[in-house]
Amino acid sequence: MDLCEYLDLTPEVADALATGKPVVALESTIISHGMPYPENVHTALEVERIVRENGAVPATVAIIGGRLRAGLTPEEIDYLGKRGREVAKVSRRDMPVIVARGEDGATTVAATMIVAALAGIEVFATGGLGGVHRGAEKTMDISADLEELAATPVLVICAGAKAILDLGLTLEYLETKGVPVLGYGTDELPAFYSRESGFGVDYRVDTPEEVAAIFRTKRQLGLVGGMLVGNPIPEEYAMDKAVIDAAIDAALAEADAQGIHGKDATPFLLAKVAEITGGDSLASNIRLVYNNVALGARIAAELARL
Ligand code: PSU
Ligand code: MN
Repeated sequence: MDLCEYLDLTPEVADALATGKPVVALESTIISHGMPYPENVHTALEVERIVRENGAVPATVAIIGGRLRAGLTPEEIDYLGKRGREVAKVSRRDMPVIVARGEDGATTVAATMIVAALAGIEVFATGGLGGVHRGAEKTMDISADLEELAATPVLVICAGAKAILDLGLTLEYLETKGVPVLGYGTDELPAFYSRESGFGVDYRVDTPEEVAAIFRTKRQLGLVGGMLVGNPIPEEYAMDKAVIDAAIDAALAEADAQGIHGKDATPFLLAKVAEITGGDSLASNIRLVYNNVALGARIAAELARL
């Protein structure tokens, strides 16, 4: 394998890839910037266990000491979780700086996709995707995650996107960029904490086999870019829509008042929403991630069979 000279795989991930075993990439911005310590570390370790339980090898992605990494030790996960926001949040544009300086980085969806593709990992499961922010017609705040989905051949499983984003515009953007958006067992883009958003997706799928077949076909057709699967939060963990909408509105107002923007916007809004809802939104967030990584492992297992 001709791997990027900046990339290190753990022996387990390298062996799985070499022998065609299913592998699921996992991101680290969710650990350092998306959840508080110690829940972040506990969740990241549990996520790896769930991936294994569902028949795949987990590859948590980060930058450690300037090295791109696919697969981390539990000690490294603990380190990223403990340092939290002191670790740089790394999207595509940040990667060369952090690598050249030999620093640590927590990878976003975009950066995790890049590392996964370099390693030869096709499936990546996480919580929420970045997208077109509300008010983007003025701020132009559109996550690099969307461009990455247009360019990089990785299948991303998420619980949709939080309403801190403009979900309608996010779907329009993905359509323009030619990114297939599939609803897993649903006709709607899930809204992260709740199962429905009111925004339809074009294609509903109901089995991991269907998802794997569509992704394999996309690649065989030579169509560049990735694909998005929206997997709704399990009913029993979903939040009341009025409660979460009110929290999001309050968080957006606070961000506006404090002049928060750019790469700080998403972590700020996530933390505010969690604060306003007490532990409730965090508990939901953790459960939907577990649900997504289990599905990711099953899709990876199907892809490995094709
Ligand atoms: N949405 C969530 N949880 C997250 C993120 C988004 O519900 O943790 C993180 C992901 O790492 C995503 C990033 O890739 O935020 C998007 O940041 P930005 O909007 O700055 O591109
Ligand atoms: Mn942004």
